[in-house]
Amino acid sequence: MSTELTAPPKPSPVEGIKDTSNYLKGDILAELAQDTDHFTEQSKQLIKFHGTYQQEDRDARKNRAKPGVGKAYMMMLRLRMPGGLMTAAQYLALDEICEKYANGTLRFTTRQSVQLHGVLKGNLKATIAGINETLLSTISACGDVNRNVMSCPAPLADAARKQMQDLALQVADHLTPVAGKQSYIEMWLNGKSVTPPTDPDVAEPIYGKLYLPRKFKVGFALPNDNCIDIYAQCLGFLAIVENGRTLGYNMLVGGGMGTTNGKPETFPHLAKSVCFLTPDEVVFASEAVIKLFRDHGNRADRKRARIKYVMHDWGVEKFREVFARDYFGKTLLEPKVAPITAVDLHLGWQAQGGDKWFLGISVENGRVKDDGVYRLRSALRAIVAKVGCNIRVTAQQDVLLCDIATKDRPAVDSLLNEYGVPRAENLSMVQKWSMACPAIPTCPLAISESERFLPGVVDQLETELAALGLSDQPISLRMTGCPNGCARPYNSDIGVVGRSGEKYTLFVGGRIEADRLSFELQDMVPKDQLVPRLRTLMHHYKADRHPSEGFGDYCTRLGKPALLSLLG
Ligand code: SRM
Ligand code: SF4
Repeated sequence: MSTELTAPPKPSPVEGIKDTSNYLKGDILAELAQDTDHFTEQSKQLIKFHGTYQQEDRDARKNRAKPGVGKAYMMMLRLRMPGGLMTAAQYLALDEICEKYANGTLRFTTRQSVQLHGVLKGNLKATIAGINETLLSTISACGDVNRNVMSCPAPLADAARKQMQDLALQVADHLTPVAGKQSYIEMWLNGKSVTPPTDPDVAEPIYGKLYLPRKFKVGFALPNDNCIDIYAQCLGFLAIVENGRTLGYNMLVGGGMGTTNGKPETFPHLAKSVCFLTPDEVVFASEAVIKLFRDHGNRADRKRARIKYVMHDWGVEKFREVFARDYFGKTLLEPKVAPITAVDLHLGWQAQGGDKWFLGISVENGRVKDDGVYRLRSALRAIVAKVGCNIRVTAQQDVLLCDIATKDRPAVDSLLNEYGVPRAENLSMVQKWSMACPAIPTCPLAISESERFLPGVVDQLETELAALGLSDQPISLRMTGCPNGCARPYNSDIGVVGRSGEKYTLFVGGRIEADRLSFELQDMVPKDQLVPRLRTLMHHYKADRHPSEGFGDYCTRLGKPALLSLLG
C-alpha cells in the first residue's frame, strides 16, 4: 500500500491576503494617505470588501501608451442596498455625489444596486463618507462575502412581498461582517480603532478571518414573479404562498453564471431545490449555508470557488445530508412543487394601495445619464425632488418611483415628457427585456463591448420583429462583454457573450421565466452578423412556432443541429 499522501491544494494568493489583513484592513489606510493614483495589488483585493474596485479608463489606453504615462486609474463604487431600496433623500444625495466625485452618471445594476464609476483615489474616502452620511453604505457590496441581497422590489400591497422584503433586510444584516464592519468604520468613516478579539470565531462569528472562498449571492422570489432570477442565485428563497399567506420558502442552492474561456470545469449552473423552510428558519438557514460554503468551498482555484460547484460536485442528496447534519441541525422537509410561471418587469403606472402609486421606468442598461434629448438623470432628479418619491431598483436594471400620491401623477408625467424619457408602454418588448453589463470602458475583464453595443442591436431587432409582426412577443436579450455573465446571459431567450474583440458567442434557448439554461448556438460570430443570424431564426420562428410558444422554447424544441441547418 502506498504511504504517499496527497498534499492539500495550495490556497490561492487571495487567501493569504485575507489571512494577514487583520480583518480587511491591510495597508489600505496607509495607502490612502499616500499621494498616489492607485492601490497596490494587496489593497486592490481588500478594498473590494469595502465596496470598491480599482479600474482604469480603458478608452484612454491608446493615448497613454507613451513610456512613463501609465494607466488612467479610477475607482468604481458599488452600494449595498438590500431589495434595491432607497429613500428620495438618498437618491438625491447620490445624484449629487455622482456629479461631484464620479463621472456624472449612476448605474442601476443587475443585483438591484447602484454603481458609481470614475472616482479618483484621492476622492475615494470622501465619496464613501458621503454615501454613508445618507445612511447608505458600500460595505460588502463586493469581496468574498455575502453580496447585495435581492428581493422583488414591487411595493404592491401584498403580504408575501412585504415579508420577502423584510427577510431580505434581515438576511443582509445578519450576514454583514462584524470585525470587517469595524474596519470599514475605522478606515472610511474615521471611527476609532478597535482591536478585534483574538478568537476569529468571536471577532467574525459567521465568516472567520478568511471570510468566504469567493462571493456569495442571496435572493427572494415568488413562483409567479421571478423578477430577481432566483435560479442564478447562490442561495434562493422561493415563497410558497397559499390564499395570500406565505407558508414558507423552498430553499434553492447553487446557482451562478460565471464561466471562463478555455476552462471547461467552469460553467453556468442553475440552483437546485434543497428543502422547505418556515419563514422563521430563513435567517438561520442562510447562515448555515454560508458556513457550509466557508468550510467546503474551493480555496485553491478561485475560478471554481463558488457554491454552485459544491452543489454540482456533491449532488443534491449529499448537499442535503451535510447541510442537515453539520450546519442546520434538523431533519429537512421536502421542497414543495413550485414551478416558475411568470416574471413581472413592474413597468408603467401601478396602484400600490391607498392613494399611492408607483411608476416603473425602463432604464437602458441601467445607465442614468443625460444624453442629448434623453435626459434621464435630470428627469429623475427633478421628479424625486418635486414629489419626494422613494426609489426601488429592479434586477432588470430598471427603477420604480414609489409612494406617489394620485394628485402628483400629472407632474411626474409632464416631467418625463419635458426631459424626453419614454414611458414603458412606448418601448418595444425587446428593449424592455434587454440588459447589458458595463464592459469596456470600465470593466477590466471585458473582451468586447456590451453596454455601448447593445442599443444598436436592439434597434435593429426591433425593426426585424416589427416586420415579422412579432413586436408584441416578449423576448429576453442579454449581452455581456465576457463570459463572466454579469447580465445573466445564460438563461435568457437570447444571450450574446463577448468572445474576442468584435466577435461574440450566441446563446439561445433560455426563456423569460429564467428557469432554464440556454445553449451555445454559434461561437465567434462577427458583430455585424448577429442580427442577420437572429433575423433568419426569427423568420422560421414566426412561420413554425406553436401557439404562444416563446422564442427560447422554440429554439429548445428544435435543438442546435436543426437551428444551425436553418442558418445554412
Ligand atoms: Fe459581475 C466581476 C459588474 C452582477 C458574475 N462584475 C465583475 C466586475 C466587478 C469586474 C471585476 O471583477 O473587476 C464588473 C465591474 C464592471 C464595471 O465596470 O462596473 C462586474 N456584475 C457587474 C454588474 C455591475 C453588471 C451590471 O450590468 O449591472 C453587476 C453588479 C451587481 C451588484 O450590484 O452586486 C454584476 N456579476 C453579476 C452577476 C449577476 C447576478 O449576480 O445576479 C453575475 C452572475 C452570477 C454569478 O455570480 O455567477 C456576475 N461578475 C461576475 C463574475 C463571474 C464570477 C464567477 O463565478 O466566475 C465576475 C468575475 C470575478 O468575480 O472574478 C464578475
Ligand atoms: Fe465585465 Fe464580463 Fe461582467 Fe461584463 S460580464 S461587467 S465584461 S466581468
